[in-house]
Amino acid sequence: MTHGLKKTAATAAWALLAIAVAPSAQALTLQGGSLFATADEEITITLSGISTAYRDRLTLADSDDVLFDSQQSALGANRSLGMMPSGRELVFRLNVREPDGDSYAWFSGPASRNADNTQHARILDLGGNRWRLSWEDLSLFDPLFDGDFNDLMFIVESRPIPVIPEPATLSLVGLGLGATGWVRRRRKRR
Ligand SMILES: [Ca+2]
Repeated sequence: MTHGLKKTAATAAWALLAIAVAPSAQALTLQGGSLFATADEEITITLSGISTAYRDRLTLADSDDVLFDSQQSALGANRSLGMMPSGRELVFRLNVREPDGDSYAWFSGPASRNADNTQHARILDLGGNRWRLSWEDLSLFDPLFDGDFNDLMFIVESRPIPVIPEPATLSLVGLGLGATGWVRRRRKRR
């Protein structure tokens, strides 16, 4: 290997290392009123507003674990949803109980998911991998329906998970670092 070739190998290895440790560029994507993971991401949610007289309890669509409760959670309360795999839609469910005993379950995403064929969660892109979900907790057919979308509000934050270098990449990086050291030693000797 000539001096020049070793230098090239070292540069290539450094470039590989940069690719390996760089976080995935994309975070959640808003598509058709739904949030989708575009890379493996870590999701957290923070309660930012409550303006309902009813008991609203938020869960993920496929879980009964209550994330926020309009009568028990404090503003600023924070929950981690853990890792979300690339391509998955993030769907929330709002369980609403009125004092007269009526209850509803609304889903984020398209209107067709809901019994009143109405969208119940509005999603606003706040920039910097942050979104705000604002909920309307009453049925379109309820005489008190106001459509103000402020009954329960929370912020969704996503953090792309850095790609962990595979052993093959790491050994290439090692080779590159070795070559860099060799070049430095050669230079010192001159
Ligand atoms: Ca309302």
